[in-house]
Amino acid sequence: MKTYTLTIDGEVANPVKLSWTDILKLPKTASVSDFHCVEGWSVLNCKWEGVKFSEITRLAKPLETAEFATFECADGYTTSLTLTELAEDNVLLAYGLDGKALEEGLGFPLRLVVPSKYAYKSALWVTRVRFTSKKELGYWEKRGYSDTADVWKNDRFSR
Ligand SMILES: Nc1nc2c(c(=O)[nH]1)N[C@H]1C(S)=C(S)[C@@H](COP(=O)(O)O)O[C@H]1N2
Ligand SMILES: [Mo]
Repeated sequence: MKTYTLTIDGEVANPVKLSWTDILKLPKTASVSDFHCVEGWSVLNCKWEGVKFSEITRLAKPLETAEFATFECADGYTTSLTLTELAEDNVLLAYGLDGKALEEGLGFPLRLVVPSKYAYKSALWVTRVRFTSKKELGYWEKRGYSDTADVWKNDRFSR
């Protein structure tokens, strides 16, 4: 934990590196949502706690050219979303679930939560957020899963 750093960079006016203490100092929010995996399972009523993604945007000040953010994870996983998708009020970088600190298997110390998207958009073990002007396809998106990943449109595979 002492060694954890979240790097926020790319097309931003203010690249930052946040320590764990810095992250805990950011405004904390809770958001209740359901979680849907593209494989067909769901977990309902998760109470996530963490920092709204909009706080990260506010800190980093993306340039006019930035339209996406790519999330890089400790295990080498990546995924990306548009800044519009990430601006939703229920999009969090979460460090807690149901009143407890995140367990390692659930993305400790910090994971993305994007309730309106299939679970492969919710990156676990996030270490870097890179703002980009071009879309970069993530790990599953490169392997044929939908890049829009909209749960309500049952939008599972790219076509
Ligand atoms: N870093 C990282 N994040 C990841 C993955 C991964 O392999 N590595 N898998 C994704 C997929 S396919 C799913 S279904 C969800 C699972 O999240 P959960 O463990 O909270 O259910 O994590 C997503 N985020
Ligand atoms: Mo998944």
